[in-house]
Amino acid sequence: MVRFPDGFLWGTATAAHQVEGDNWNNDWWAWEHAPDTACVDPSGDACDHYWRYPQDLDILVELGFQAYRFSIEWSRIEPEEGEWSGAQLDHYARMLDACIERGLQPVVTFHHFTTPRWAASDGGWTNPVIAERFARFCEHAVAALGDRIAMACTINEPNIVPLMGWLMGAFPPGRTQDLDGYAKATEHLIAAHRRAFDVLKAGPGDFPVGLTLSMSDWWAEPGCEAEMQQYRAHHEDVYLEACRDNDFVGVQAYSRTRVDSTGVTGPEPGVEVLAMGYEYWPSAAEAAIRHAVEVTGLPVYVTENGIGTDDDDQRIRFLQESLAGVARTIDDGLDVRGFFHWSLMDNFEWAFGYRMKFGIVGVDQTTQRRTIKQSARWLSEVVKSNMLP
Ligand code: GCO
Repeated sequence: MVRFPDGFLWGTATAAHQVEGDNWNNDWWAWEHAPDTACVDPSGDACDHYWRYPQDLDILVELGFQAYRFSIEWSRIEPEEGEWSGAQLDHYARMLDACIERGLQPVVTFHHFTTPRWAASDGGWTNPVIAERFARFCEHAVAALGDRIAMACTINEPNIVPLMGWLMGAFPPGRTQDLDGYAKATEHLIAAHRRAFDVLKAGPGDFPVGLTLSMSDWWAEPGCEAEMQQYRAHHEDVYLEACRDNDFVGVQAYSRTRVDSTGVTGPEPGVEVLAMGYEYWPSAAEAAIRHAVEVTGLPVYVTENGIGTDDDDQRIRFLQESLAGVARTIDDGLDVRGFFHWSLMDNFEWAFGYRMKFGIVGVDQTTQRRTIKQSARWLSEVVKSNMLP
């Protein structure tokens, strides 16, 4: 048995656009309906979590979790530039109160991939004005909600937004190989994070602030160590270095990235490949934690980790191995303070739509009925005992 430290924070994570439903005023809803979209499904009603969150939070309590990470939707709170919705701020205040009433620490993400249509319409993240636009949104949101927040994540995976939006074409604005756009978006996302950090620390409430970063277990084929480190520096270190004065780093690693003489290469022959297209690699979280601490020296929360699979037994096996890796980092003295499973429930997996199942709770997209999976029962035992079998 492996025991986690007293006070280790166990939670699950979601994101507004992936679970709320009817989230139409942002660049993702528009992208889902664009003629050249990469999306296999529109998000539609998602999990109707905008209305059903009380019942979903009750499930978290039943399973013994102590925290819930979710995002607030910029396009609901500021539907047009300079227009602020008190009703939407009240909605999220009720969500936060519902967490607190249930003994769940609310961990709020202020940007999780979606950007209001009006802010995406004139260059979006390639327009330098967006950093101040985002900071102003954070200022309004924290003024209304700050007293209720336990932890804040400024921007979710800022490194994925430029990669998928300007190089790979899978996220809005759907551009491919736009290196100039990629560089500008990267610069402005880092600027936005730094402005948001200052704004959130200055606002009401007293809570740790950081960003959540998409990371990997990076492997160099023989003789390719320098290339690997260069790729990792572009994809991770440039963000980690911008976070050194933050309160924590949110580490989110799902698989391995291999680099050979041709650059970033595909899965290794003989290693299982998941429906997401990447290797089954449960030691990713451990490797990413070690790198995040190496670069920043900051406390770490695993703010996302999980597996997209229809095989719930495989999910349990993955979590057993992944959590064993997290425990090894703690045994080595690294300051790892919590683990948030991605995700609470099966939800809208961006361009993959509803095909990928990351939840420990199933959702029937027609009836919205929730089904607690065996993996939820297994993880609940870990959470309640704070031990890994
Ligand atoms: C991400 C996002 C989540 C994903 C999850 C599974 O990391 O891409 O934070 O929205 O759904 O990672 O891919």
